[in-house]
Amino acid sequence: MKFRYFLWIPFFAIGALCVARESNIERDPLVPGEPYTEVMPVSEYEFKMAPIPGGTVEIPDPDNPGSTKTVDVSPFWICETETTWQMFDPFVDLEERAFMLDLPIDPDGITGPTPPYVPPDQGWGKEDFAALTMSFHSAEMYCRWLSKETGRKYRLPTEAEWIYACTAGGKSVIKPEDLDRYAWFAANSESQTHPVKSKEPNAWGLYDMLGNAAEFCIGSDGTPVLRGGWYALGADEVSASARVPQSTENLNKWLEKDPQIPKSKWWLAGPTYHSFRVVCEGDSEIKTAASE
Ligand SMILES: [Ca+2]
Repeated sequence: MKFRYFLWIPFFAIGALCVARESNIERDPLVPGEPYTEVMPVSEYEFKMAPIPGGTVEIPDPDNPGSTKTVDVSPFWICETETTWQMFDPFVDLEERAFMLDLPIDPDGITGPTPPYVPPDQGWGKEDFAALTMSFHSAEMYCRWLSKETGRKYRLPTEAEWIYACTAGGKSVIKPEDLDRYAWFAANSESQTHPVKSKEPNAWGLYDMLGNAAEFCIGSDGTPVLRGGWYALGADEVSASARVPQSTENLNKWLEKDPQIPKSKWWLAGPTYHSFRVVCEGDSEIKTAASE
């Protein structure tokens, strides 16, 4: 047995519970317009979901590059923070725990990530830090796993929902001269992410929408896109309109340091700023890029 496997022995009991148990956490029905607190399976780590009212928002128009269009946004809930390691690690650990315990890992068609090639937290820390370097596929599978575990409909935000939430319905745009109060970016981050909720929230109580980690969304053309900029960018690139699509060129760049063949579909070995936050839409269907 390799030494690294001994490190997993303390997790065996927890792993057995994680893979084999049925969640016994009581969850009340969601009340439209009211915030709620989600409780992670097993760990019982809590995160808060903020209600977002319906409305309209201007988004990039994929049919007319450089222009925008107005779209309707239905009411939804959004996590007040980026996805932290306390939220993401139970999903990461699922597959290796199952392997070590010789338990089924894919009873519902939801798989966990393979182990990352490099430490994905970059050595910056895990407690209350945004989970980093996962692929869009990994983020989407996390939402499906969380939905199964909680019985609620979690998914990634659409680009319209993210912009709408970031700007508090288009009524509150954070000015570059005020960015230091709300965001970690090049001028104050010292080239790394920082614990979530260590800057002021926006007008709707959401933290780190701008800067810190970039956030995967379902783009207006149905493809992955990063919104909001990240810790290493200047003020002019950390805004509600900051947008980096997952183009073929960008994806190749994000994967270029992964020496594996084939390259991981779960982790991005090169960049250090990819993350996401979850939204919940109550009883509606779970949306994915493939179904948009
Ligand atoms: Ca962010």
